[in-house]
Amino acid sequence: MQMTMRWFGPGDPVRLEYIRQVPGVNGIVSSLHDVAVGTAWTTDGIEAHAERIDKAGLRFAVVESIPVHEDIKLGAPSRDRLIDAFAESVRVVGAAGVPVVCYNFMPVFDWMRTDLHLLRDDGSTALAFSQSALDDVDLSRGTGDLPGWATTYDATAMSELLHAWRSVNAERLWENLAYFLERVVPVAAACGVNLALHPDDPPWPIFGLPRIITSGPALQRVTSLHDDPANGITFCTGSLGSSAANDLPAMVRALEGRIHFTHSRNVLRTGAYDFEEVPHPGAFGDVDMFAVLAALHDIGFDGPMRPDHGRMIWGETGRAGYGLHDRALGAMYLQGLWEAIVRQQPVFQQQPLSPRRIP
Ligand code: DNO
Repeated sequence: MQMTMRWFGPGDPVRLEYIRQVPGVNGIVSSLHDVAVGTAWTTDGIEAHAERIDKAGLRFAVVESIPVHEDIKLGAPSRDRLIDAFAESVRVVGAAGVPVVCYNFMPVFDWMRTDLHLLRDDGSTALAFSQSALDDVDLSRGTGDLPGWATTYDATAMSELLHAWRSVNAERLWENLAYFLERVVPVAAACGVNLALHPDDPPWPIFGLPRIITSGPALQRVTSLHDDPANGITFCTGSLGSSAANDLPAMVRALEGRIHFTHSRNVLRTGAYDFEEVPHPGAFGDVDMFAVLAALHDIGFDGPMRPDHGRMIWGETGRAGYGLHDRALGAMYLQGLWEAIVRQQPVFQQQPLSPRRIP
């Protein structure tokens, strides 16, 4: 396992120099956030980004994300051109030596929360989701009502988009994903990149839009749509863990060889469709982090892991979920857990015996 942290680029208040001071973290998860969705990335763009990371003594380990254009998910006529652009970006990322690309296939909205600053009793704040608060959001006003939403749509754009989605149900979305994978996976495989599809967050339909990457069977279906190791998964414990139906360690074991990246985050389920984000250690929420990491160890996972969202603690301000302090605590907890798992293995499993070591 390689411990990494997400960095949002030169404007991120969490500087690369600070990330480097977190023990054990040497990989960076990042993206070219200023390139418009649907535009192919360039070698110059990715190399300049990688150079900044190298200069800080770190390594560009994962691209998260190359965003998938809405027309690809909708299966619109322009999708071939947009898939070509995505594939070109993957090629450029591979040429720059970054081995993993995370992406998602969620209609209209990426991850969704209804509260970015839920006050906890210790004075920290955390992200939370409540179905009843979501039901109160009025989309006829565009994305204006949504907390911290990155992509902004005005009322007209939102209504056009929702109209277009009326003819795409879950099965059609699966077909559109298959169409996309058929064209992109071979490119990724040829240039040494592993694709890692991020599950839908939360893992159930919102605003009447289909959401399909939500469960163990769905993840199996993704990997079998195009049976190539380059067609893999980002295993996000927080997204998948907000549904009580998901048995995370069993899902990990069933995905042997196909988990290329992990997001480790803990959630406390407060209702069937409600949850709060909590500190990373398993004791605080519903994700049995020890059991998940043990399963990852058992399947031989040796890829990048990042502590996912943290709370805002110690007076830190900035991008909700992505402060330095609580994510750094998460990185240390996860590494401690991993070390204990590795060291509790029988000695012969820790270090294969070589003839020279036999007295
Ligand atoms: C939230 C993140 C997601 C993730 C994308 C991957 O903090 O986990 O936004 O980056 O869904 O494409």
